[in-house]
Amino acid sequence: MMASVPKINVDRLWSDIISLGEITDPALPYTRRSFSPLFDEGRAMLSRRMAEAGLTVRVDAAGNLIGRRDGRLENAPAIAMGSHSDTVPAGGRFDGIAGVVAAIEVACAIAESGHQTSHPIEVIDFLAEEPSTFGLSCIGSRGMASQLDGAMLAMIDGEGRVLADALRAVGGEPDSIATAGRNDLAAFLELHIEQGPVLENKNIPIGVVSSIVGIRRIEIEFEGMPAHAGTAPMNLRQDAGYAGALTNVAVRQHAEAFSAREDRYFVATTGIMLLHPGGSNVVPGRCKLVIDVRSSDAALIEEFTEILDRESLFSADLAKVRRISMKLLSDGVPAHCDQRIRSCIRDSAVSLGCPALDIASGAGHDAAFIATICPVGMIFIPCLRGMSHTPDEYSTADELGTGAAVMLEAVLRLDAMLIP
Ligand code: HGY
Ligand code: MN
Ligand code: MN
Repeated sequence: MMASVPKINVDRLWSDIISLGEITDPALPYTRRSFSPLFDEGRAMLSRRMAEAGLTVRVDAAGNLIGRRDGRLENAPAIAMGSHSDTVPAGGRFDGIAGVVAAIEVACAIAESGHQTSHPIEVIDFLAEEPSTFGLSCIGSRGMASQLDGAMLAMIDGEGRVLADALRAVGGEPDSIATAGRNDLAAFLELHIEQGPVLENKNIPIGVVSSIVGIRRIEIEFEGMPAHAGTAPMNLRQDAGYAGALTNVAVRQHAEAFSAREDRYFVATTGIMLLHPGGSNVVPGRCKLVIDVRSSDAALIEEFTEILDRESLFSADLAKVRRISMKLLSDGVPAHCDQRIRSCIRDSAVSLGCPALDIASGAGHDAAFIATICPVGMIFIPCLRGMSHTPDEYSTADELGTGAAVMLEAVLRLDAMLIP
């Protein structure tokens, strides 16, 4: 039978988004945290959909769900697409998920058309892209990039689970984690919502990502002395929360200064600030901060970390408490998308009559780790008022369908372009 031109089925794509969105903690939509029963339920749906797309499905040693369709050329490196299906708590239905379901739809469209690619095609749902209960993010893509080490596998979460055991529970094999490392990918494409307002404001349907920030997450803990809020004289307090607050102000002030440097992207956020014991009438004896530092320039992240070290010690002295720890929870270097793949995405968009805009990513992505093992490209689609990591996160079926059509066109072009 003659092959027809592969075509995206937007209704099928949209139905996958809606179906996955229904697999959530009902009390906290949309929540499908990695290593949770809900995540497993979402994975079961994705495995089924990958099989329906004609893919052979497996879970690698790092817990990534991978669907593969062989190409015409024996042993040719694969062209991979994908993203992540886990969410932040009370997150959205599109962050990561859009990239996974769009990749499945591209594979479906190719299979339905009867078109035989030269390269194998792979669809990947990376495990735990969001910061997990272990404090580590991008667990699956680190594993595929051979950057998931023994210390990480030994991490323990708040419920006492060891990451290696949690990995086994999703089908991973921590004892042979090295087998997750890949050197047989020709290219990797990730479609993702922009998670910012630029494309929507400019009314442009496609973003061609230039670079992806490196993200460093640092945990700082202060220890003072819990005391009665009513009787402890102000000058005798050892208030750990005060040290945390002073440090938080320093994070904000230095980040504003760093972000003013035009030529480089920089942001820093104190996203977690825990006071112990957390009573309104108790002077906090302990305070734990987690600070998220991002930049397109690794040297700026280093410089900010040194300043944070000095400022947090100064804050501890001022509050008459001890800084008992400052530790790296996770680290990722900035990544640059491959020029040839960027041009291919841009040409694909133009060939479909879609305006496209070059754009840097302030969000972290699995593609940043995969960029260390093969050339990568990212396709951004607009999202409502740039919102993300919130239940109000939204992209239209048309925006999603346009992104998937550009990714399909780019895959077919790369398949021809990258013939070994
Ligand atoms: O935090 C991030 O940048 C990504 O959405 N996980
Ligand atoms: Mn996210
Ligand atoms: Mn994401």
